[in-house]
Parts: sequence; C-alpha cells; structure tokens
Amino acid sequence: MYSSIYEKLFSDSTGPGVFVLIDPDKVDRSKLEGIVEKINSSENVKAILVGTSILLSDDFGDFVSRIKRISRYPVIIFPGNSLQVSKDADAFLFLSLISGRNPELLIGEHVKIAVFLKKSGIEVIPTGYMLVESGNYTSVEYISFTRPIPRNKVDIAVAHAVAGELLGMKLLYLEAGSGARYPVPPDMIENVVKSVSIPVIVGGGIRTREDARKAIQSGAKHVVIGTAFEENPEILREVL
Ligand code: 1GP
Repeated sequence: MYSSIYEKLFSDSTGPGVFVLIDPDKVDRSKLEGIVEKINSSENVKAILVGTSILLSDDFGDFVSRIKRISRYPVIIFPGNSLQVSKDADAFLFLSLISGRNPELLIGEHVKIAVFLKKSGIEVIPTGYMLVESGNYTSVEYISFTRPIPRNKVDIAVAHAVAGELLGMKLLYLEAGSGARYPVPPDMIENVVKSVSIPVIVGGGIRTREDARKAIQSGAKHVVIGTAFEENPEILREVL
C-alpha cells in the first residue's frame, strides 16, 4: 500500500501519533521484549525510534534486531553518532543538527556512514534536527557542543526550518532534548509548521496528554516520547 516508511508515516491520510524512543543506554536487556510488547499494545504509536546520545553498550545491532523481530511498528534509528547503525532497522534518520554550527554534526558524521547506508539499502530520511532551549542543560546540548534556539525566538526557528527545507530535508525534528524541563513552545511549532511544506515532529519533555495534544494541535505530525514512557508505559494509552 505504501512505497516507503516515510510515506506510511507522513502522508496526508496518516493521523497524528507517537514515536516512542527506546534508548539503548537505559534499557535492561532482560526487559527489552516486554517493553516492545507494551508499545505493540498501544494504538497511538506510529513508530519506534532507537538511539542515544553516547552509546555505552556494544550490542547496538543485536538490540535493534531484537526490537525489529517483534515490533508491529516500523523501527527507525535516531542516531546520536555514527556508531548507531544497523541494517535491520526499517529506516534511518539522517540527522543534520541545523540549529547548531558544529561541522561534525552538519556533515562530518554523515560522511563516515554515507557509503555504508547507501549500500545497505536501508531507507534514509534526511532530517533537519533543531534543538530548542528547554529550561535545563540537556545531554544533546552538552554532547553536540551547540547552543539551542532560544524559546522566544520564533523567527530564528522559522529561518532555520526554511533553510532546512530548501537544503532538501524531508523532515524537521523540533527537539527540546531528552528530559527537557519544558517542551518546545506551541507558538514556535505553529509558526515553523506554517512556514514549511515538509512534516514536523516534536519531542523532548513531553510528559502529559496536555503536552502531546498541544504539540499536535500546533501542527506537529507526530510527537516523540522517551522519558515519560520509561517512567510510566501506560502513558501511551492515554496520551492522544
Ligand atoms: C529525545 O525527544 C526525545 O531526543 C525524547 O525526549 O525523553 O524528554 O521524552 P524525552
């Protein structure tokens, strides 16, 4: 029915949903299948993202295959660095941290894995990744050596989003960072969504039904939820 994961997730006929983030640095391996079963039991989910800021374990490929084996949803790599690749995933977010000015995260890490990705045949989704000030100092800000876009600078966010679209990105990810104190402000989401014709997903600090609904009502195609799911898997049932 759909020719790609991208089309399945982002076509006009696809309603809003949740991308659940599974962080390999946080998961007890003996509980992995149980976690995926929990995700499978929610109708609100659209995809599973797998990724982390650092990667402290040496089993990333096996970790992705174990999820893929039983997931009813597409499994998409959301890589914190070029070590996080696997042919077993359904798709790969080829992230450029366009809110920052760190060349490694604009082109350097990409060069390291581009040939592998192309040969692997995995579906690659070029994604403009935009870090937004979150009220606390997040891992992604520390690890990436970049400053987030100030929360009240909607015009700056819009300019970055449009630049990303014109550079050929197929998706924008507005990110407050895992464990953010505040999620991305609704007016920023709304203005970014209005300014581009590519889909926008939003994550970081989304903990409640209200947070998720605000993001969706502001035009986010899907929301990304990590920490709140780790703390309470039942959130998936009630979040949208
Ligand atoms: C992080 O946006 C994701 O990259 C998820 O953030 O852990 O705060 O839900 P949370």
